[in-house]
Amino acid sequence: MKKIYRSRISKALALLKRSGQREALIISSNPQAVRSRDTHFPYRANSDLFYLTGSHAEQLTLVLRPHAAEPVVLLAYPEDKHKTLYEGAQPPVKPLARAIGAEVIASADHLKALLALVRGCDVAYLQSIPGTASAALKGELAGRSSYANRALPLTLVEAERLTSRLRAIKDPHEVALIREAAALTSEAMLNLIPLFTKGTSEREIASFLDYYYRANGAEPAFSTIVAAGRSAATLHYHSLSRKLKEGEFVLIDNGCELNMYCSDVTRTIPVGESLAPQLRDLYDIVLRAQMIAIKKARAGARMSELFNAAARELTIGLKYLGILKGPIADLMKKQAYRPFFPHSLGHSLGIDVHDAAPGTNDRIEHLEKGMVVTIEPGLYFAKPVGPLPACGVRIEDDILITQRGCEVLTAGVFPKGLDTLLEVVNR
Ligand SMILES: [Mn+2]
Repeated sequence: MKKIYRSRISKALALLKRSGQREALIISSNPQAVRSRDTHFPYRANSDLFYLTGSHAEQLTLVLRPHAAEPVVLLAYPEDKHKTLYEGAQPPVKPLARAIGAEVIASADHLKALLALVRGCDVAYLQSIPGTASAALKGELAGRSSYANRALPLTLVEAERLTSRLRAIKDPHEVALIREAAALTSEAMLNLIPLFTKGTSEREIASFLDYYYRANGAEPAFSTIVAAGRSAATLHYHSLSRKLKEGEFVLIDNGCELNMYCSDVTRTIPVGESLAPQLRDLYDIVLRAQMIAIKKARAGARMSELFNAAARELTIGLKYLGILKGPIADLMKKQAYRPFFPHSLGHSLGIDVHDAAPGTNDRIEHLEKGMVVTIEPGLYFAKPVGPLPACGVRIEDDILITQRGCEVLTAGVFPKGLDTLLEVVNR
């Protein structure tokens, strides 16, 4: 286990060395997030710090400087007895330092200590998360005159630019953890089946999923979305105020974070035993778009190829439903599908549910072996259009990119074919 963190730190040091300049990476623990006045959200470790050290400790900063005599430094605070009294002791820093080969500096003034550590560096990779020591250093360096900064880094770069390059490709240990999160989501969703009847509220389903995750040592990876009927036209629907009706769909977009790794799955489930033919068509169109995109996923493929293949299938479907008119080539050129498919096809998945990605705009551009991404096309209608009522359908799986293709990690969650799905939920 500990070897993993040493090897990740070595890879980060190697990246920092490449330019030939003196570069430093400074990664701090997250601050406690305030929920309201003096109450806080449960503490969640910083993703980059966890990736590099495996630590959940608060108030810690990791400094990597490949050119220095001590290339790996952990900056810690002296023990805060008051905090220990209320919240318990923080994990001890010395065993962690031994495990990752770091020197420990205990200081009550992290900004001052960091300024000393980056003296003589040309480039500093820093975080922007408010309340972190790393962001405080960024603010300090950006706010001083170049004369005052003459021995300090002049080039400040967002830390994620570096860490996302490491984190985008998952090692076998990480893939195993994502599989476990995916398995728990399958289990949670299969346990929902008795709830798929008219009259169940969106809130009951969301609460069941949240309970199931917490009872099994996980957390919901994001606010669980349960959207019945027209609620599903809102992409990140959260009011959970509607009840399930027969002949409608209920869209469930959820995932868990288990041992710091996430799953993210969407299924759109019919309520009752029969569904209007136009809703069946809509479901089949989205499913076909998803399967076509998954079929194209392999190392070397561009995410835009997958997107275009899915968007084309959705366009063909929208034309079939009489919602779009004209030649497919023209409709694709005009992106006529945009009002109905307004989001991207998918995202990187890992320690974060929208994991940092090395491409432009935080996107995955080229798929590489070992990446884990979601594939989640959808069609949404805020108002009745053509033969359709206001509704939404999205189908999302998590896939692992392999040399020749991909492996669907969430294949255990409900069958996706509509007839099998109807059978399973009405058994
Ligand atoms: Mn997603």
